Amino acid sequence: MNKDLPFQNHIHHLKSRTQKHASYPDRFWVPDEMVSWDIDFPEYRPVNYTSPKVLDPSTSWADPADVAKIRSRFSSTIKLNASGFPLNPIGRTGICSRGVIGKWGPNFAADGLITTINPQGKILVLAITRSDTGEYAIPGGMVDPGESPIATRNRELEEEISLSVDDLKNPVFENIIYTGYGDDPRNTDNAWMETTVFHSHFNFEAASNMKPKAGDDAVDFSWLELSNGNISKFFSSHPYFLMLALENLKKHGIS
Ligand code: RP5
Repeated sequence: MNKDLPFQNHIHHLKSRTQKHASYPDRFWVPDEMVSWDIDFPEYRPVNYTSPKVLDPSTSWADPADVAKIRSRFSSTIKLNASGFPLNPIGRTGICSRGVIGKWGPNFAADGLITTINPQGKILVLAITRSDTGEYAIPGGMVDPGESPIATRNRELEEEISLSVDDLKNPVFENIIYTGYGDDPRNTDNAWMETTVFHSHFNFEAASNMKPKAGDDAVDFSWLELSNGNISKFFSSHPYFLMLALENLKKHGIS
C-alpha cells in the first residue's frame, strides 16, 4: 500500500461508516477514534440489519443465517467475536449482521480498470454509473464459486459494459494493482468486500474500437478524464484504485 496517495478510505473505512445506502437503516455513529475493535466502546449498539432477500432460503448466493454452518471457511487471520461472528478487519461500521451482503466475512469481487490516453494527451478511464448509488464505478462484480478473479473480471466487463474477450486482447500492459479490503457502503461489522483490481491500458485506437454498452447493474458508461474532481466521485475504494492506476502508468513510462 502506498501511504502517500490520497483517497485511502479503506484505512478508516469512512464510506462503510457514513455513506447512507438506500436500503439500509441509519448506522450507529462510530467516530474515527472508535473504529478499532481494540478500543473499548461500551456504548456501541450496532443496528442489526440483514435484507430479507439475503435471508430468503432460495437466494443461492447467500450463506445460511447460522454462521456456525460456514465458520470453517474462515482463514485463521479473521477475528471472531465472543459469539463466533467474523469481525470486519478495519473495525466498527455501526451495522451488524450482513445488510445486503450475502456471505459472512469477506465477500470477494474483481474489478476491471481500463485506461487509455486520447490524442489530446488526457488519461481516460472506462467508467460505469451504478444503478444502486448513482456513482461512477470501475466495472466489476462478485466472484462466483470456483471462478478465478480474472474470469470474474472478464464476465463482469461483458455483463456490465458489453466488452468481449477479443476487446481485451493486446493491452499495452495489464497487471493486478490491488487486492484487499474495499470501503464499500454495504459493509457491516460481520460482512465486507475484498477485491482484486486488474489495470489494463490500451492505445487509443484499440480503446476506440471497443463498443461499450451499459447493461446489468450499470445504467450508463463513459470514458472519463482522470482528474481529481472526477476521481473523488467514484464508488467505494475506487478513487484509491484510480490513484494506483496513475502510479502504474508512470511505472510503465506512460503519462
Ligand atoms: C465493490 O463492489 C467492488 O470493488 C466491486 O466493484 C463491486 C462489486 O459489487 P457489485 O457491483 O456486484 O454490486 O466493493
